[in-house]
Amino acid sequence: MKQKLGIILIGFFVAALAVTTLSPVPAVAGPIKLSYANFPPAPTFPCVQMERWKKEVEKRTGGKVSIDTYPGGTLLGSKNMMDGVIAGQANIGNLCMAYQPGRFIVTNATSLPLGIPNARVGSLVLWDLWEKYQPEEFAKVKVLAMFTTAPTNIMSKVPVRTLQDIKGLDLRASGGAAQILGAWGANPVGMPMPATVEALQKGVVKGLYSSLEVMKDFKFAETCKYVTMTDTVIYPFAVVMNMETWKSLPKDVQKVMDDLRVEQSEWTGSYMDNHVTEAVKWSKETQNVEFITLSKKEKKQWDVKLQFLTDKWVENSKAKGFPAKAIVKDIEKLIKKHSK
Ligand code: 3IO
Repeated sequence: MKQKLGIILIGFFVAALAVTTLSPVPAVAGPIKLSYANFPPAPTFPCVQMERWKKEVEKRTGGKVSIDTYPGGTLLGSKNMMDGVIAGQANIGNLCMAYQPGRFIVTNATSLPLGIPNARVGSLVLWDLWEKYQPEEFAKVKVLAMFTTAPTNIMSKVPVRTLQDIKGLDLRASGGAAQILGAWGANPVGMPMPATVEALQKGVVKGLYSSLEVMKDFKFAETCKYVTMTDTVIYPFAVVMNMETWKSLPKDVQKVMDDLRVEQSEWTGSYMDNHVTEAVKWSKETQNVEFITLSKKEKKQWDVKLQFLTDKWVENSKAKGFPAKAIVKDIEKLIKKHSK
């Protein structure tokens, strides 16, 4: 009897040892350590929200979890973020889905010109859309947050006041935003945000199309002295965790992270909206940037050029087997719901 108990105990010890060595999470001593990769520099909004999430998780788990953050592409870059997290090169990663439009068809539908008014609404719309459709490209990860930028505007070295001005102009954008630029007659140049700094400096592009907080956070206001207000589409982002990591976490830690998902998404949207206001003020007051508002008549001509985009997307995505019409309807309904 005693001997049998001993064998069982040894067996248990061996099993526990195996779990400790194989799992990324230590079963005993010390906090659970997790790595969190991000692609742009530390002062930008994806990293600000990362630090906020880290702080909240560490606080709400009572120090049970400790998160090491890696901004600026030091662990994973903008285009290998999803695959890097799936492969376990980082436990957590933040990605911009517009950089892989063909991979994230459902969630990238939020960057059709459907009138998302701000980042807070955009983030809640994106979250709900993801939750409803649960597209299979996320099957291998745990989704921890989804959020969007504020609507996009043109930042450029030369003034853009008319469709004539934008014709053939080299402007940097990605995904849905690049399609918008193309529809207006610009020459969209695709690249992730961090590469844009050098492209602008070297004159490879004459400007960019994104949310306006980058005027301050990337100091684009120093070279782009003109902003044309279009407030058109958003860029969608996701925060994902490696599935093995997720499964290895204690239930109470999982609950903290689950409870934070919508809150973090909305927090990031609100942070973005406030930060855009601040960056616009800063650009006007300290950088002498001219903000161009299109006349009603001009704006109408710009809007007309975008009308075919949603129909074209529906047609293409339907052909690929997506319930494309329903997705567009849902986005429109969700915008109304969250704008109230
Ligand atoms: C973005 C990406 C990284 C850091 C700050 C940012 N603000 C807006 C974006 C959107 C984006 O990814 C892009 O390519 O315009």
